[in-house]
Amino acid sequence: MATSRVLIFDVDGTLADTERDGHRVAFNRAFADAGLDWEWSVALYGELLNVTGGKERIRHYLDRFNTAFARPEDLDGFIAELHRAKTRHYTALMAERAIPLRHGVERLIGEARAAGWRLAIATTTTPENVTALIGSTLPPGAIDWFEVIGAGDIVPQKKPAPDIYRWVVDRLGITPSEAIVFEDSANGLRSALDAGLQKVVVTVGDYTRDHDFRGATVVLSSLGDPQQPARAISGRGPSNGLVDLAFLESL
Ligand code: XBP
Ligand code: MG
Repeated sequence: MATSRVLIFDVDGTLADTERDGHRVAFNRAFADAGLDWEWSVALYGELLNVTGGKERIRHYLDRFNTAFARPEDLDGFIAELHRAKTRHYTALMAERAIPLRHGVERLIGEARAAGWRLAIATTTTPENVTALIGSTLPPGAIDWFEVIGAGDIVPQKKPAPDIYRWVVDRLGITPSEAIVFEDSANGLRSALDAGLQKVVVTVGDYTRDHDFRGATVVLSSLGDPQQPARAISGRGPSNGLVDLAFLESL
């Protein structure tokens, strides 16, 4: 029945292409503010994205790509402070010049709301960043369209661990089979599948198109808009090029 439908969205890469021109830029600004000569290029950032979570990503960078850095005694505190600055830069960037939602996101959210479907978010990013992105791309109050928002450090382990999807499913009070997940990365897909969610629609991005998406229900170029139809990369895509409620009910 349509009213039992629940859509759970990842944020970064799925709602909008926030990584290259949002998060990456914010990290670099935070590094510069702190007097560090670190510069995360577009290519390096692609490798760093294998680790989800900004604080975890900074630590991974030090462990793998900048081993010569003289670590302060309180490394955790140092990373946390850098990351707070990064969040300030990211939210300011979103307020300044919004990164647009991906094709079909606003359309699908509108259709789902009109039909009374439930919406939720499951992301590794910091809660303020979710509010900033939604606030800069959708009408005022749109954050409240999402009944449950699972974000950041509320769970012990970030994606690809299943914690965040389990947390969201639990808060929604549903069984995993009732929900459809939207993801853009292998880490996100893994997290959803391991939480028992079986229907995962992947929309690939520049950083994720070569990921291993085995187990996804369908892998698409986007959710599709009339001017930019969705193209199937694997699985059966929508025949009209639009991920709409009828297509989701057919999954
Ligand atoms: C998103 C992330 C996040 C953001 C940065 O992954 O990995 O780390 O890049 O966010 P997903 P914070 O789309 O799979 O949820 O710096 O706020 O952690
Ligand atoms: Mg993502």
